[in-house]
Amino acid sequence: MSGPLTTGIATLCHEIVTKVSSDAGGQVQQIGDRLDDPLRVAIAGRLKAGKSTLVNALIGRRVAPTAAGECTRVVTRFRYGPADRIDVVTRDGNRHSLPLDEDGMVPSRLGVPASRVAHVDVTLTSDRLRDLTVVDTPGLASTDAASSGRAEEAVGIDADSAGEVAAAEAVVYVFTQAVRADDRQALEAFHTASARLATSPINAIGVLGKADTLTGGADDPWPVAGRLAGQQAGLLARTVGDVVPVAALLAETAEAGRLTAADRDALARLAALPAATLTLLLASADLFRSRPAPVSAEQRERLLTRLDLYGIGFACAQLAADPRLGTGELVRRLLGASGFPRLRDTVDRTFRWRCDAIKAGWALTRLQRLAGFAADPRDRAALRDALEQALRDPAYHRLRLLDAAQRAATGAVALPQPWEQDLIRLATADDPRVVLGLPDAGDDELAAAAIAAAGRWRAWAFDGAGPAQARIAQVASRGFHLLAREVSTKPAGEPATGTTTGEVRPCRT
Ligand SMILES: Nc1nc2c(ncn2[C@@H]2O[C@H](COP(=O)(O)OP(=O)(O)OP(=O)(O)O)[C@@H](O)[C@H]2O)c(=O)[nH]1
Ligand SMILES: [Mg+2]
Repeated sequence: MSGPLTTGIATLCHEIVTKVSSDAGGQVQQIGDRLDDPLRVAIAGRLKAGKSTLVNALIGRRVAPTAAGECTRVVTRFRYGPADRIDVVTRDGNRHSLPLDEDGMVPSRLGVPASRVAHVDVTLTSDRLRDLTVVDTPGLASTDAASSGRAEEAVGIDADSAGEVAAAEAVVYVFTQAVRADDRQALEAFHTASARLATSPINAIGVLGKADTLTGGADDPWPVAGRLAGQQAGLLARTVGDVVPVAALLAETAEAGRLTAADRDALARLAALPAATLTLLLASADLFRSRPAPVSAEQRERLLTRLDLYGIGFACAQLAADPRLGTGELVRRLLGASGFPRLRDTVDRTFRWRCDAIKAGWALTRLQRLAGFAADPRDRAALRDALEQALRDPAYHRLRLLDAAQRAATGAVALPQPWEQDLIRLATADDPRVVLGLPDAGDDELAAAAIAAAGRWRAWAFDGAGPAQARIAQVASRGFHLLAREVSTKPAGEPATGTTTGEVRPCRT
């Protein structure tokens, strides 16, 4: 089962069902059921950004078609199931089953015109999907945000995908081109789109995709990739929680077990070439295909599609240094060189770790909406009562914080930058030292700083803030008070974390 907040909301749903009509009860039940589902992450980004390749790396299996020519034209949802199965769901609500193709992949021909497909529902027996559902979205060709006037298009999202992204609890945006400081319009368009899609630094991260191709040839791209991603994270701080550089192709090859012992041997033959010969061979894909080398043309093509030039160069360097290196160890090192472990870690920290709060917040918003719009006024009253009662519990203050931070982060209620960042840290960080920006402080100092912060927010709520800002400021002020109480009451020697400020356990451990 999930974490404490989700469990609480699930209990609340059960209680509400007994108090409302069967119509509203059915809807509450649906909300409650969704809490048991794994966290849903949508992968979005422009055409050919490498989204499907990243999806395969995350699943640990090559199932989503990826190719220079082949594009994802429909939304595809990958979730855990007892058997491998593909259902094409058409816009009229019908489902058509298909087998995986002979390579174990979703066939590129679905038997139904793409325009009639609502989405493709793929269940797989992959363990990776037990606690994560991954949604692959089609990318739009680059459009001019200014002339199209639609912000979603500026980030490469079509109408169907927009619905999927909004329905997912978390989003990974894959960028390839550099996000530039002087491109204010593009940054603003992305921020607007992300607000419309209900994504924010709380539930969205960016990936700087195809990081291996940044420097061209086999040169080490990581110094450049790291700096670029850091700059982009700064520029996009209002839109995504972090930007992580990744060479998804290497990650896919490693995670989906696509490198064979024969590939390893071919790489070893290349690694044994004189350094100058190898450097020339790896200077471009054309040279790699055409210059003389002790490896067949077919084998070279295989290596290019699995590793590309940087991956081949990296593997050769490893094999040159240690000619007895086995395939397994080589694959492990390639995975390290893909930057994927950091992405996994970020996904775990940002999404899985927060999924309790993200999912509980999601359910709460849906219940609140139902309390406002249910057909029967008695249902609305019963729902409002139940929600009010639940939210009085201090444990749920975290949800209020998250809701407040989400409003600020999406621009629904604009806060001055420093206040916005203060609030987001309070709502999402698990360590009081991080929340308060005091990495080396002791408990007394932390408590004093939390009380001071509570006072600052309260003072602003009464003098300076607008009405909507003031409501958020009150929530933040109480959050800092609870944080102060928590750091001063915890037994000495325990790590400074707790339920009210952000201790959220992983979803399923
Ligand atoms: N060198 C390199 N190539 C990559 C990487 N990721 C993807 N590619 C290649 O880029 C091409 C497009 O990748 P896809 O994963 O199909 O991209 P996509 O975003 O899903 O494309 P659409 O669905 O058509 O929008 C394929 O040929 C991939 O092999 C990477 O990290 N490095
Ligand atoms: Mg794709």
